[in-house]
Amino acid sequence: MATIIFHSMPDSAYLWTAMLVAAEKGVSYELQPLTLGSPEHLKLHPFGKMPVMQHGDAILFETMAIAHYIDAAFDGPSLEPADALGQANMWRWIGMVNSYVFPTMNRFMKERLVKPLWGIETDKAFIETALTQLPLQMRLIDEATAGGKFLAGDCVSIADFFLFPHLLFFGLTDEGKAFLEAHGNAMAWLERMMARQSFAQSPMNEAYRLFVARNAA
Ligand SMILES: N[C@@H](CCC(=O)N[C@@H](CS)C(=O)NCC(=O)O)C(=O)O
Repeated sequence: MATIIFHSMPDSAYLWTAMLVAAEKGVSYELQPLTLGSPEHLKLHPFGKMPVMQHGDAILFETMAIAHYIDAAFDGPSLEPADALGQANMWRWIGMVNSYVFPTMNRFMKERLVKPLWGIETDKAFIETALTQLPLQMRLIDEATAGGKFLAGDCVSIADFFLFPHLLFFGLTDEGKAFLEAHGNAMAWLERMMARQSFAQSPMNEAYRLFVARNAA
């Protein structure tokens, strides 16, 4: 039996962050799919979001709490910097991803890659606004990852696993590709993240390959 249960729909970017963190720590997990907004879901997560983590009697929602719990509760290399400033930078980046990057890059990817698959028109006003916000986000990511660094310093941290799903899928859009080509540090960081074993074994990897194949078709 797996150590941790994640309750979520399978294609949630936040679920993938939690799964990557668990894989980095060597903690086994299984996915129990839920129906969005169902009474069972709302019992686990009063705001009706995903994922929810269950470890024995402990039930947690909010991905930053889940990731921190998994890092602190289990052996394995720490995914949080040891020093106060490094920790602050990790939380700063998690906050930036939650507040600015997720609403922009995740929705951008959906507008460009998912909506067309469903025959739904792309929201051009959103794309226009996003294109005014993305240069700053990409510049900050590029600056933080210069010289082979990770977001919170020399070592990978939970913050990197928050950003990774969003930049990976945004990078499949035409605009995302152009941004990555113009931001070599961010591109190199993405490649470092993709080379990690946690990505190789992640369901996010399968979803990524599917999108790449669809784009090529
Ligand atoms: N603050 C939450 C955000 C989670 C979140 O927005 N998850 C998305 C999936 S990636 C979701 O639940 N979407 C369903 C919805 O908004 O109805 C966290 O950190 O866990």
